[in-house]
Amino acid sequence: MGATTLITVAPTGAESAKADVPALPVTLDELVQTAKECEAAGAAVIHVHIRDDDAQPTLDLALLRDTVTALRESTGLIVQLSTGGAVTDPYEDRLRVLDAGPDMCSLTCGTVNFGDDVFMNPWPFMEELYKRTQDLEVVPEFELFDLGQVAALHRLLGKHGLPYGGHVHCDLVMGVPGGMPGDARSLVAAVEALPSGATWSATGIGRTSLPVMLAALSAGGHLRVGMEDTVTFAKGRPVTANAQLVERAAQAANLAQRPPMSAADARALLAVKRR
Ligand code: KMH
Ligand code: ZN
Repeated sequence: MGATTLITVAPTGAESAKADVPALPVTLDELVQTAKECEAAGAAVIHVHIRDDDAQPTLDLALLRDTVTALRESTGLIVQLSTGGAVTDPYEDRLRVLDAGPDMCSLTCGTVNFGDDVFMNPWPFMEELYKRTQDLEVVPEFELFDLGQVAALHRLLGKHGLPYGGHVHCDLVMGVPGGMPGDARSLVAAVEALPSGATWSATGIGRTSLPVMLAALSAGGHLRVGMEDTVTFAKGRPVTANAQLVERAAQAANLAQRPPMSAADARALLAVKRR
């Protein structure tokens, strides 16, 4: 098998309002439908934030469990729950996300300014969350918003060892106002600093989504796309569905002669536990 590209879709996030972005999947039915479409378009992993009945971000454990079950029943996607939640979510709720039994979870490696807000990930919280992933055999995806967070990842691995499954997978989140810029030279700097043997994807927020996607492909990385990260397909054209972004990522991956990776191959690469 030749080289392939792992595509992760992040369909919802915690930041956009349904009223402003009608195509955002916020109900369980919308999320499952989106997941099916994105799997058909080439995604292998889904990074999940959920909403309550009022379309507000929530980390309600029962709803998270129902979501994991529904996505497993309807798709073969690897289910990655966000432990970042919304900037207002308390640490206890973010730690409890793992009790919903996902395949993977996100784990951000440090605090970062996040637009006008602050996304809090102090070292003791990172350690506690990481130890919980190891205990519960959930594969973490290390979210890296700047170079300092790459250093914190080295510190985490040095102190607590490898994640469950033994493989380190990272996601560079670029172009957040407060984090590293979404450009090729920042991407190369971050990739060069990663632990050896780690795999990585990259995503660019807002208008950095295309430059980051193209830089990631040319640097041999994987891709994350979705309406969590951008709600504009092109200037003046709102995204109409997450699958539109996955289709474009799959086209770019095919053009780079690294076609989308199947979910089965992604499970093997990421050493996800069979559940
Ligand atoms: N919503 C952001 C504050 C993650 O999912 O782990 C955090 C975030 C990262 O989206
Ligand atoms: Zn997220």
